[in-house]
Amino acid sequence: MTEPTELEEIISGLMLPEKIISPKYFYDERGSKLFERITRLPEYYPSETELGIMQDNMAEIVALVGEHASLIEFGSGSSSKTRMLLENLNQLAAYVPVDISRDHLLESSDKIRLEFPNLEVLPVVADFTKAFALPNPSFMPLRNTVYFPGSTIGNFAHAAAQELLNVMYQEAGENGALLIGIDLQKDPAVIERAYNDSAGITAEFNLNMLRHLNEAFGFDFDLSNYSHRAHYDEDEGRIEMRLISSCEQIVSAGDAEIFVADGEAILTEYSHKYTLDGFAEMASSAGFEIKRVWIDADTLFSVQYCVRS
Ligand code: SAH
Ligand code: AVI
Repeated sequence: MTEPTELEEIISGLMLPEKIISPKYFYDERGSKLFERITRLPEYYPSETELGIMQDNMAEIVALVGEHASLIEFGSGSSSKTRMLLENLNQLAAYVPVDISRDHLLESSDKIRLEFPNLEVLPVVADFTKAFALPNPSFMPLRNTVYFPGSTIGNFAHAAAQELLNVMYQEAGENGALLIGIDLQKDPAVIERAYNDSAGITAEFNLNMLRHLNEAFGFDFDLSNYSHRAHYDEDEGRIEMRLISSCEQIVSAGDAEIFVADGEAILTEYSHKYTLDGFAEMASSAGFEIKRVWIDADTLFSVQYCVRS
């Protein structure tokens, strides 16, 4: 049997009792730039907090990663947090940024090459939820360190997040390590504010997914018929982001026609927030031993260093 095409997968998601589109479709060139703007919003605490944790603990991080490692970043985006690591790590063998947003990845990699002319930068355009081949650096690394900042793992449901940790375990290889950013459970009001910013950039980011599907797959979503909603479900420990239709409408792509009711939602993203124990359990099931956990003074976010046990 042949694998379904991306378009078939998207249409199947829109035919479910609760319509759903994978969050990977946020990230065309415009979506990647909108995400970058989100990271600078005053309400969006994760980025600044994670950077602060990295800055405060850089000496220890550098010692743990060691010399001649290769850094493999899953979902590298603009590589903005990575710059701090690249400036500090000793004699890195290579930097391998992996991302689905092709143009943005290649543009960001060119910028990194200019800033770090002695570093081998080997970008990989891939969907990291599926198997992909790692490039061979010119210098054999002593170990692979998988870097997964931003709490992007939170965008996966638990089973998929567990599977992703398994993939990272494989990609890290023998002797390998994982440096990962994990957002923590906290006052729901703080979390909801981060996904309902006053400048409306998160709303634009959410709606941009429909524009992306129109351009890349020939859908005819009318963006003016949808609005952004983000709600924190305390029982599930996650933000749920949706697009809500303001009228009854038919959306089509090629021959496919999808009926949408007035007020009906499309689920576009989960963003899970973890407890330390919750993440430790998942990491351990994937075969990782957590060596070090760094947390900010307000216990908003954590950065964790794990090795293959
Ligand atoms: N690491 C950066 C960017 C996080 S945004 C930071 O912490 O700021 C999430 C990134 O993951 C985006 O750049 C997006 O394009 C990428 N991404 C999301 N799903 C992906 C997938 N399935 N495969 C590869 N990249 C993906
Ligand atoms: C990439 N990811 C970790 C972000 C998050 O917070 O879940 C994406 C995002 N969605 C809305 N704002 C930011």
